This record gives sequence, C-alpha cells and structure tokens, in this order.
Amino acid sequence: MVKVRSSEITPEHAYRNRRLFLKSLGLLAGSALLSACAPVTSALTTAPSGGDTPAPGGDPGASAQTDELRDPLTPYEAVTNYNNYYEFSTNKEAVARLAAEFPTAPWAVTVGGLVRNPKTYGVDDLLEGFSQEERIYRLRCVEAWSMVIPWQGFRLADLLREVEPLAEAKYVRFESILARDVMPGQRQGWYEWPYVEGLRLDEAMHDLTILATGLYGKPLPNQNGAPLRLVAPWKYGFKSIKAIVKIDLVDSQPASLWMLAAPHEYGFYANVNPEVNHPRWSQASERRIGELGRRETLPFNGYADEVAALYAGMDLAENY
Ligand SMILES: Nc1nc2c(c(=O)[nH]1)N[C@H]1C(S)=C(S)[C@@H](COP(=O)(O)O)O[C@H]1N2
Ligand SMILES: [Mo]
Repeated sequence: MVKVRSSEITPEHAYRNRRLFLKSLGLLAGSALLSACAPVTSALTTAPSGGDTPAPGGDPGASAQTDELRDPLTPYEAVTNYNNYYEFSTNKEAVARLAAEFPTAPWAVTVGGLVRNPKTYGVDDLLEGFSQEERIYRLRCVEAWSMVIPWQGFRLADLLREVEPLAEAKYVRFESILARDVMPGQRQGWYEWPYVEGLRLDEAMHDLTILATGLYGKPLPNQNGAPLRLVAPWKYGFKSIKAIVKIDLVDSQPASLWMLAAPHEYGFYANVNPEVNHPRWSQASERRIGELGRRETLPFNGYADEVAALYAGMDLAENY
C-alpha cells in the first residue's frame, strides 16, 4: 500500500455526516423542521424562534440549508437545469432535456492500472460496498459561476484502498463513457472524446474527494453525471468528471480533455485560485447562481485549511 497523508475532517463535515447517518436510520424525526430553525443567512442573524419557513434553497433532501460558511444551498431546480456536460450540449439549459433518456443501467466501473487488486464494480456494488455520506460542497466553475450542492457519495480513498495502489502509482486517471449514439456532443469533432480527467494520488486520497452517487437525497440526475461522478470541491468544476466508466492508477500525469483542447488555459491542477486569472477573464470573483451581484472567489474555493498543505512549496501560478 502506498503511504498517504492522513487528512483532517472538519467538524462541520463530521457533523453533517453523522446527521445523514442518523437520518438514514430514521433517528432524526423532524430534522427538516430543526434545520429550518437554524440561522441561515449570516453569522450575525439570530435564529427565529419557532420559525418554520424554510429558507430559499431549503429542501428536505438535504440535512442543512447552508454550507459551513452559512451560504444557502443552490435550489434543486438550478442544480439540475444549469449544467456543463459537453457530451450532450454546450448549452447549459439544454443538457437536462438532452440527457433525460441517457441509459445509466446497467453500468460498470473498471478500476485498474497500477493496483494489486483490479476490479470491476457495478453501481450497486459501490452503493452497498462503501459507506454513503452527505457532503455539502461549493462547486466553482472555471467560467466564474458557482453553486452550493448537497451531494451523496463515498470517499474515493475507500475505493482506492480496496484495489491497493502499487508503489509506482502516482496519479489517478478517470475516463467518462464513450457513447456516440446517445451523446450528440461526441459526434462533434471539437474535443477528444471520451472526457478524461486526473488527480495526483494524494489529492485523490484526500478526505474531501468523493465519488458522488446522488444529490439532494435523490439518485444522481443524468445531467449531473449519473450514475457516478467525481467531486473535488477545491478545484474548478471541470475536474469533477461525470459518467465515469474507468479509473486507472498510473505513474505519470494524465492528459485531460481540457489540457489537450487548450493547454494554456486549462492546466492539470485547476485549483480554484482568485490570484491566477484565466487568460480570457478574471478569476477574482464569481456569480453564485441565484444571487444578484458577484462575490469574491476564495482560495481553494474556501477549502484552503484542508488542502493547501498538498501544494506546499509549489508555484501555483506555474502549476495552474
Ligand atoms: N464528462 C463530463 N464531465 C464534466 C463536464 C463535461 O462536459 N463532461 N463538465 C465539467 C464542468 S466544466 C463542470 S462546471 C461540472 C458541472 O457539473 P454540474 O452540471 O453537475 O453542475 O461538470 C464537469 N464534469
Ligand atoms: Mo466548469
């Protein structure tokens, strides 16, 4: 087994995970009402006594109405109708409709490469074999818009430990499905399909990195990457590859679809960084979907305490 840095779980994450677990056992009766009484707008707001009107974005499918920064969840309607998924369309508002009939069962994910125990998993194997948790994460697209999404999923680290990476394994390469007959975007010649992404092994093993199987308490909608997509919340959204069919442990940095398409615009690391602008626009601020105006972009998308150490000593302008 490869040695990996043991990472820190924030109290907020631990708290939410415990709540989800209790909820799944039916031990949190009235949890929606309880969370509706929590302060939701800002740290300065006091909880309305006996208030039972859910805040905008509140939903019984999530254990809380905000992320740990107290920013409200993006409503389900927005999360599922404003999507980047170029296999279907470059029009974000058209993806949900075009992906509606996409067949996601049966589905197999092959995990191999530099591992001791290569294995192919069905989706049920993943749902039953790995403990599912809720993670409320910000998603920050490289195009400078963002959302707050309550995912369900499991730690990528749990899956990687099971297949036992060899000492030579340094990176993880992810591949999306290739299905030209049902993915109209793949019949266009602009990109090198299938969609490919990669992480360094320590990034992949980090506690924040999950494979998502659902959102808002429901199975993952097709437009959000069903049945399985990566979520690495401190990186630009394009790293969070959808509809994964193949995961390989490899010894050198994999080339992603975006690196091949525009290497000077999209690098391997893609850490959210307000100080390094995209060649064609600023990354200093972002538009939170559902809000007026813009907000400042946070280093590592607000997860610096958890992940900055992964990049100690690295030049983050060079390694964009
Ligand atoms: N296979 C695949 N994965 C993908 C994409 C894509 O086009 N194809 N788009 C990426 C981009 S740019 C973003 S911002 C997120 C969007 O995820 P969402 O639609 O669930 O919000 O998915 C990422 N994963
Ligand atoms: Mo994106």
